[in-house]
Amino acid sequence: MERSLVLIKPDAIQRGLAGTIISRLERRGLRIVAMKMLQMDKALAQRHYGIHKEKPFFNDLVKFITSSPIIASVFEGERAIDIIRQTMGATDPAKAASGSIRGDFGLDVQQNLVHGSDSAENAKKEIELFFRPEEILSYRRDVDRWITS
Ligand code: IDP
Ligand code: MG
Repeated sequence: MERSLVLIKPDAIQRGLAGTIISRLERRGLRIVAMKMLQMDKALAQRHYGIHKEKPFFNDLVKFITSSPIIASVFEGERAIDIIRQTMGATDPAKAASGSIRGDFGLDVQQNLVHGSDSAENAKKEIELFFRPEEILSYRRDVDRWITS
């Protein structure tokens, strides 16, 4: 089982696409194990996107991601990280496959609707930035229920 941090970005919330994005991930068989709505502050945004701090788009990206509320979530499933990246589509919506979230609904390389962790190592770090351990549930297949971990 893998877990991935999924952020439904400000543009998706503003456009009323949160439900669509959640639904597409659920329909792949991934399970929600944590979810909250919040507005990221600058410090959290700079940590979450720390890997991009030297990029020319970094300051704009921080401004965008902190501009209005997001939904932060953790999805769980077998190979969840790759499956979510595929369901999201390429970073630039112009290059994203149609049928993917960005390919179907995106237009702008910055305002591209959704974030998903790109590796198990980054997923762990990113999840810890947004959730305390007790906020994350686990899906127990044997009893077909979500439980607190
Ligand atoms: P990813 O979200 O597909 O993993 P990254 O390369 O990690 O893409 O970039 C993080 C975020 O930074 C992107 O989702 C997008 O919002 C923004 N971004 C990436 N490249 C550009 C760019 O060239 N111009 C403006 N914003 C960008
Ligand atoms: Mg990335």
